[in-house]
Amino acid sequence: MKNKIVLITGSTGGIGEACACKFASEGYNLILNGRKPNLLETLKNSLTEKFGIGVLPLLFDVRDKQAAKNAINTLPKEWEAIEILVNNAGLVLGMDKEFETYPDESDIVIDTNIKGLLTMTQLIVPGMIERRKGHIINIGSIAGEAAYPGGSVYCATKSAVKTLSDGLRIDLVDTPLRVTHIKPGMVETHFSITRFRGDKTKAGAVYKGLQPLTAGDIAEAIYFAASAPAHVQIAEILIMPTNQATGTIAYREEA
Ligand code: 8X3
Repeated sequence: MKNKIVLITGSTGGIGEACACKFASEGYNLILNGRKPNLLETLKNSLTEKFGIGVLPLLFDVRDKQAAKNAINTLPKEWEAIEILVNNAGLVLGMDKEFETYPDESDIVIDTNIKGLLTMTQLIVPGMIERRKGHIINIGSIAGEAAYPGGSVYCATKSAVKTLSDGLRIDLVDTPLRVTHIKPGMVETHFSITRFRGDKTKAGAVYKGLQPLTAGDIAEAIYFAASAPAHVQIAEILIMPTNQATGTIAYREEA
């Protein structure tokens, strides 16, 4: 295939979708992973029509190891040479104290944010090493820097994303492959609506009185890292709204 190939997990919304649009606008062919067939199809149609690039939708949940394995191991030949893996699929459910979290919800968050990311890395990195070309971009969070109230499990998963990124960078130090860890602060997407189990009022309050980042802001940072010259490895980017200082400190204007 003429153009470079990027695989994005969790590509049908938020940062994943913004990334798909950014890479498509730069002429990349896209392998788009997601769990919602209709959204994948709509995204595929709009990006192929707008940018004339190739799009291969891959329908599976990153928590499902076997499905991920089947999808990656049966890629059409022309889609095998993935150059960039954006490990974006991730979520948070609830703002409960660690000892009060619903075990089913914690499992979903841990299985997606940590195990799903690791599954994709394990499936795709060996091919990158063989081809001596590749860039793994893991979407972490400012939440991985320090725990905050009601964020214990989520913060732990994002802390794990930092460690997995650092570990992978160490393991690939003798190769041309690069590893980037992106740590967004407050970004207004469906993220908080999911966190508050569909309560849009509670979700909206998270961004009240300040201008949050957009998914597009994060996609720009990701593309910056991806488009750096081959000898430049952007290891980490911590990116926040101007009025956010840490995971727990933000300035909000009174209404
Ligand atoms: C999202 C950032 O601060 O809502 O990862 O946890 S935060």
